[in-house]
Amino acid sequence: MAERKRRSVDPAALAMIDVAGDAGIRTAWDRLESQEPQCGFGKLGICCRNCFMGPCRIDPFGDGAMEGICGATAETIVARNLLKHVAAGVAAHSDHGREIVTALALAAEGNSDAYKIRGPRKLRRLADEYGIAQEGRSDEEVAKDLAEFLLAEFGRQDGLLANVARAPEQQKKNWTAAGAAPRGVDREVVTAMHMTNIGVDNDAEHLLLTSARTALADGWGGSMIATDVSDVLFGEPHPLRSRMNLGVIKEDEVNILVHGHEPTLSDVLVAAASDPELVAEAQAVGAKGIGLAGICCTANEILMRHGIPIAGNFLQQELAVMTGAIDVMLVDVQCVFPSVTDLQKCFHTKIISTSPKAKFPGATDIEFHEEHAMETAKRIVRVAIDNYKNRDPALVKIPDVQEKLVAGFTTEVVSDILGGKYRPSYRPLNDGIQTGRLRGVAGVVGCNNPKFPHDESHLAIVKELIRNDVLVLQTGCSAIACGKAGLLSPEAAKAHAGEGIQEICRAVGIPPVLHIGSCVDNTRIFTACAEMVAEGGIGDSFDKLPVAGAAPEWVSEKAIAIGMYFVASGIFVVIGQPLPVKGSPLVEEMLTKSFEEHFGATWAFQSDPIKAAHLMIDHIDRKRADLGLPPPMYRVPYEPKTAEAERVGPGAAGIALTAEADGEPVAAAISGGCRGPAPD
Ligand code: SF4
Ligand code: MSK
Repeated sequence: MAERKRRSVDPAALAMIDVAGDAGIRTAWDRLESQEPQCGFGKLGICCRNCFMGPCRIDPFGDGAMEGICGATAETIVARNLLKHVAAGVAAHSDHGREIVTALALAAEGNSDAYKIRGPRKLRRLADEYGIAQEGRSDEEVAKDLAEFLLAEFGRQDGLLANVARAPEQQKKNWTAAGAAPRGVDREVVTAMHMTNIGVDNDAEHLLLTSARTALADGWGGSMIATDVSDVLFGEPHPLRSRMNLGVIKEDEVNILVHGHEPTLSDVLVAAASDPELVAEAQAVGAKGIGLAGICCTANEILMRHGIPIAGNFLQQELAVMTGAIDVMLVDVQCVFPSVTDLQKCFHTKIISTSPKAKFPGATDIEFHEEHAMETAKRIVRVAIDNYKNRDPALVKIPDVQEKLVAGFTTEVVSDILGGKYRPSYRPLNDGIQTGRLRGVAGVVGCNNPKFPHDESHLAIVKELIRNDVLVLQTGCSAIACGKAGLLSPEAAKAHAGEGIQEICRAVGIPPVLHIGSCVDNTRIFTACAEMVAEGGIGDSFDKLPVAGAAPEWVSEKAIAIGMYFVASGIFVVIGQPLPVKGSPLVEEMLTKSFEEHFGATWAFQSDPIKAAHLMIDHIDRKRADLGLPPPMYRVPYEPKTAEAERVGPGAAGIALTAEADGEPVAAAISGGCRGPAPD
């Protein structure tokens, strides 16, 4: 029992872990135990299955084989394996991006009942940027050209990805010098897979620089396109209130849980679940209504655009089904455990798979195609209504745990809120950093991993950062972890943040931790950094900014791609468990040291979240010192290692945040911005 309690720090998850344990249902934590001890060769990255003379493995102690049958060394094998992981992560994100662009093409035809242009401001801004003709043309006509242009980015054969133009000059120079400037998205994935074949590239440094180029094709290509086009198609997010954790599931409603990543179906499901005809059908079977909630990133997508509550993150997918109150769990692609279909033997839940790319034996397959989106969404809602009668009340156990939060911050929203209604701008944010009221900005993102107590590292690292006046931006399951712990509410500033952040949060009514979306929305951090650079005063390239990133409980190959595109773009990244590269000290050294010369940033591996936060703060302080910025304005628990602090007094105050219901927009008092007094 004591061991069970170490599996999570989330009381709702712990309650359901007990339910699972008492019922003898195996979860990811149990399966991890059955896998132990895990394969050391795999952890170190020194096994190779790239051809069938093998598999081969290198002896890490130097007593046995020091090369594969073909002669590949540990360096080659480790670097080649890493490139394969990056390519797989990029492929997943970028294919997601392609699906969204396909839906945009449908919306542009103007006769889809599911897809419309709901973000015309963003559409026009992208058209301006890419030189698409707009005068006298309807949104649909412009969208048609935009979709064609962006689809071509995936298959681009010549030149560089268009979004490379968004990066600062220094980053572009770095990429050119390192041979890491990204070309077409698909081309980079295919080239990476070619290079990792037996007998192709054996040069570890070249393989690592190619990993950077491949990842950049995601960060400035596939994922960035996914984010932009989602805003055009589903609307630009705005701050809104909602709730998180298993307690959002309602016992007296037909419950549908969406899980996976692509908003093309989940967004349409939001409309279908509130269709009066379907609500009446749900009431006719005895339910009060239709409840929709989500898991993982598809949940983040509909949270930030519609305020749909989130039931949990990655490690809660099985636990949610075990509440016994889920009538349908809808899965599409990425991060879905195959084990969820097995739970159908114990609970009435129907698992519905929808993607032609992801079949789940035992699931009900209702294939989703954009052309019939609304029809498919309604059909799925009806399966849930029909299944409601099969619910066994004796098995329903919903932990009464949920937290309020505010989500929906984007690059544009931050500018609108901080700059004020009439003059959107990043100036106040840069001012805050320049004066030391804000020490810096951090992105904390990524998954849950049962090797760490669920959510513990996310919460520890984020709390340590904000109490030291580092503003935190979040995506993915990390954002959900913090939402469940109450850190995404404006009230969290007083309880957890340093004085500088508290002032800013009071002035503009934002939480100290900003939810900026799903995993593909990590690219919003790039566009925000580009705004900070363009605004001036805190560095003219990403590697000079006092910013850092972390993924404390990462799991997915997508997380490796994300970390790699951040590092290659000049942003220092700390991750919890190390990359599988420790079998080659040379490769580890390149990633954690020599990458600085190529990209102005490195990876770091640190499993202790407080030490990881301190690595990030040390980095931020070094960047501040390089820029000649003053030390933090207020006393902070983790003091700068150098420089005497000369602190100045308090600044602006006074906020108004109104809105209580899920999905209701939050009205912040945005007219004054957050300018406080200058330091001297
Ligand atoms: Fe072994 Fe070389 Fe084949 Fe890898 S590529 S399995 S190291 S022979
Ligand atoms: S869902 S990639 S477990 S963050 Fe984007 Fe969560 Fe990681 Fe999947």
